[in-house]
Amino acid sequence: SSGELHQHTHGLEKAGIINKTKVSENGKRLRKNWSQSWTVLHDGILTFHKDPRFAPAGMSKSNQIVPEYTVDLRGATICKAPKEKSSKKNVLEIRTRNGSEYLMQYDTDTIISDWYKVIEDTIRQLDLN
Ligand code: I3S
Repeated sequence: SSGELHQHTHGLEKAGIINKTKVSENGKRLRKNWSQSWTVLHDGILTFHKDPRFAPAGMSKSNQIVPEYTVDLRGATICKAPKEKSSKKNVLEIRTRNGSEYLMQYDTDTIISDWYKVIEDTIRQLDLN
């Protein structure tokens, strides 16, 4: 039933530190700006938060709480980024329905493969609902 799928989608949650950069917006290419993010997957939404350790002194608490990027995974795709997208190892590429692209990267294989699995599963569940 859709109720079960709904529950399942809500059950897929994860958070952790990852390197990320946005690479395009509305189909328009952006300059890469890799940075570490506290990254949260919740209810089919991926949010990237600036690391408060790197926040300028006096930066308000709300700036730390408001995500830098909010990514709706409904209708999105994820793949291992092709070599030409980055010289880094373990790079994932997420494309959203509205034509934004993000790269996620981490040197530890298990960290990146866990993110890959949970995001792929989330996208699949959202597609079924
Ligand atoms: O795709 P690019 O332009 O080679 O990406 C690199 C640049 O963003 C670079 O910064 P500058 O724009 O200041 O040159 C970054 O330092 C690199 O990390 C980017 O490439 P990788 O291969 O690391 O994603």
